[in-house]
Amino acid sequence: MGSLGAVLKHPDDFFPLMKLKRAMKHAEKQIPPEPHWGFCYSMLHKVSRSFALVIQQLDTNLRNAVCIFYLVLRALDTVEDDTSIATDVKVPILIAFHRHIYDQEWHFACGEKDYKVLMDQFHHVSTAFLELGESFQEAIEDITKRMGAGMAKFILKEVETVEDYDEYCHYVAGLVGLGLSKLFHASGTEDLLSDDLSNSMGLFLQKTNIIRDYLEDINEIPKSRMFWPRQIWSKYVIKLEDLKYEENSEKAVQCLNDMVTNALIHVEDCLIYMAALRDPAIFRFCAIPQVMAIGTLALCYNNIEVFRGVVKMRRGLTAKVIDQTKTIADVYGAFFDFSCILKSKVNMNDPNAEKTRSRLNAIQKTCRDSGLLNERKSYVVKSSPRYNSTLIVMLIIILSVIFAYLSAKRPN
Ligand code: IN0
Repeated sequence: MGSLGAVLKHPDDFFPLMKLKRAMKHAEKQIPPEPHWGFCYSMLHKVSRSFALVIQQLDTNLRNAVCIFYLVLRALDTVEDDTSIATDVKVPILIAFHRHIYDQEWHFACGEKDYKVLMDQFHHVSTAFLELGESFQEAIEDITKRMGAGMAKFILKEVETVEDYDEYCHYVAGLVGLGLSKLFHASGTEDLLSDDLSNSMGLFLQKTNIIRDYLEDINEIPKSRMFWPRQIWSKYVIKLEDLKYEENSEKAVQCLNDMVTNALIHVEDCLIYMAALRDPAIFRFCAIPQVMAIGTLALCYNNIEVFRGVVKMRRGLTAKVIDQTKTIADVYGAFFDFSCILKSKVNMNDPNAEKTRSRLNAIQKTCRDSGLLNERKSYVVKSSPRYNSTLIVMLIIILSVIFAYLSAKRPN
């Protein structure tokens, strides 16, 4: 749970945090009894706690397919990320990964901690994969094949231009969007949404991760690959790692703002995609990571801390997003609010100020034109004093009960 200090500073986080904690405990108890499914769901909880919770709410067949899709992609990612594997070993594994998922004998030792366990016991994932419906299997195989080939291409190539950046993000995240759209359609509740819109959903999430993780990635030992495109950062510094040095703070923040402005291009597609979803559980599954992403960008924008340490949304705000993202009106509200926060942080002297502002205006216009903004609870911008007083009253009641209890127990 969030620290006591954080909760006292944001008392309205308290109830969503409690709700989230309870929901997580409940979800963790729902591990299926079959050993292969049990392995897959406990692995899912280990590698992604809050995301596992949202997956849990999907209808059983779709939930199983998404769980396996997620683990297959995590495994592929583990191979891609393991710097100790020689390129000539890694590339063929990535390219053939879509065939390995059919082979219950296949495994390849790599990765660390939970990811090592996932790789060592990959046969559980294969066994579960083989129990999925045929259309689910086909979608997962197709995306794994295209993603593995794309990752292999970028093992041998740097991200130089913005076009490369979009291409790399397409392989590792845009394709996830295409695959999920196919799974949703195969589950019977959704129309097949366009590849372009599905791609944008993934690009927006992945670009946000790449921006947020600058310091973690640049400091990795042994050196990991970087995905900030040279075409953007070379306008500000000579080498990408120069962004982390204090003397380059002004340039670093300008470069960061340029990256955030680039990520904002995808927002309007994402809003169209989400507005087209019909099933409430699928909607929440898609919308929660998107709201978290715009929240993270609002936090990162113009924030030198991205180059100094970890910049993450506080746990309480995450809990609030999970609790309050239920309808498209909630999503328009959240995107509108976070765009307001972003706008308030745009500095006139920033070289991309005009571009940033115009992208934010376009997002806000889409939200306003939906006609749904009035229905929202504006939970982001203003901290509601209602919970403050609720919390104080609750505290008084709890203290009174404790006091009464202790008085009653005291011997006369
Ligand atoms: C995801 C995406 C995801 C969810 C819903 C719809 C999507 C549509 C298109 C593309 C991706 C979509 O969401 C997860 C979210 C996640 O894992 N969050 C982490 C938090 C974090 O900071 O990492 C958590 O622990 O809650 C996501 O980030 N990716 C992902 C992977 C597989 C699947 Cl099936 C869905 C990863 C990525 C690279 C962005 C695609």
